[in-house]
Amino acid sequence: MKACICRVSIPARRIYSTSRTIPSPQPPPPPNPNKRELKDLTPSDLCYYWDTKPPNAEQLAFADKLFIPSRHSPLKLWSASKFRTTPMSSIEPEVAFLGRSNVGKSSLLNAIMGQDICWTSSKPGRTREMNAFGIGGTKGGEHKVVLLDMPGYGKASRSEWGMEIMKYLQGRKQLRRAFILIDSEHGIKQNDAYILGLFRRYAIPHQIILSKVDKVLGKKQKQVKIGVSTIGIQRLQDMLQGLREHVQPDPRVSEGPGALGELITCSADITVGPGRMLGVNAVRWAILSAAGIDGSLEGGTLASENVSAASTALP
Ligand SMILES: Nc1nc2c(ncn2[C@@H]2O[C@H](COP(=O)(O)OP(=O)(O)O)[C@@H](O)[C@H]2O)c(=O)[nH]1
Ligand SMILES: [Mg+2]
Repeated sequence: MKACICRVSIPARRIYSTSRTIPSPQPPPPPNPNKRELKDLTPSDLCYYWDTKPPNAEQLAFADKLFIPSRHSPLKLWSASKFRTTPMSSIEPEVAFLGRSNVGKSSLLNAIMGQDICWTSSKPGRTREMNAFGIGGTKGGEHKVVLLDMPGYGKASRSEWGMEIMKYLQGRKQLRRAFILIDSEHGIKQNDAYILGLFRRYAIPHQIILSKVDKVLGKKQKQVKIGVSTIGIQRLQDMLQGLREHVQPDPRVSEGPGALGELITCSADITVGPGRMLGVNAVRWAILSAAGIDGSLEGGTLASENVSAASTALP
C-alpha cells in the first residue's frame, strides 16, 4: 500500500512590530441607571411600611448580630405533633411562622437562623409538627426569642388546621406575633384569606411576609442575582400597595384587628452577601420588634421608637 502524502500548508508567521502600543484597559461600563445592585436595596425598596418606620442600617445590623449562630443559638427546643402537648412553662417571647404548605416557611427560618436546622422540601405538607427554636441563648441562660415553625395549611396539610390552631395561638401567652407567609408569585389564595379572617376574628397579632420575592423582581432568577431593575422594584411596590386593603381591611367592615401595617418581602434563594439572603435582615428586625428587643437593654444606643410603633399598632 502506498503511503499517502498530505500537503499541509503552514501559515506564514505573523510578525508583530515591537513598537506596537499596548491598548490601555477599557474603562468599566457606566452603571446602568435602571439597575440596582442587590446590596444597595433597602427595606424601603423591598417592603411597605405604613404603620411603622423602616428599620435603619444600625437597627438592621443589630438584628443581624443577634441571629449570628453560636454554640447555644439557634437551638432546637422542642417538637410537638399535638398542640395540647407543647411546653407551657417557658416564659421567653415567641413568634410563629405560618403559611400554606410549600410557601417557604422552613427555608426562610433557615435563612433567618443562618443554619439549615429546619427540614425543607419541594413536596407540600412535609412539616407535620410544630418545631420550636431558641435564638440568642447563652450557656445556662434563656433564649431571647423563640421561633415556631408551624405545619402548613392547604394542600396535603393536617386536617385539624383551622380552629384548633387558632385556639392554640390565641391561648398561648408567650406568643407576641404570628408571621403569615404569602407566596409573592401567587398572592393571597382562598385559604390564606380564610386564615387571615380567623386571625382577625380571634384578635391574634399578625403580620404578613411575602416569600419568594425573587419571582416578582425579575423573570429569571439568574438576572435577579446580578441586580434588580427599577421596573421590578416598582412592580413589587404596586403589588404591596394593592395588598394593603386585604391584610388590613377597613375597621368598619372587619370582624377584628387586621395585620400590622408593615409588609415585608424576602427571598431565601437570593444571596446578597456571605450568609445574607435578600430581605432577611428586615424580617429579623420585625421579629425583635415583636419580641420587644430593641437593643437598648444590650448596652447599645438604639432608639426604641420603631419598636414601640410596631408593638402599639397591635392589639
Ligand atoms: N424561588 C424561590 N424558591 C424558594 C424560596 N424559598 C423556598 N423556596 C422553595 O420552595 C419549596 C418549599 O420550601 P419550604 O421551605 O420547604 O416550604 P414550607 O413547606 O413552607 O416549609 C422548596 O423547593 C424551596 O427550595 C425562595 O425564596 N425563592
Ligand atoms: Mg416546612
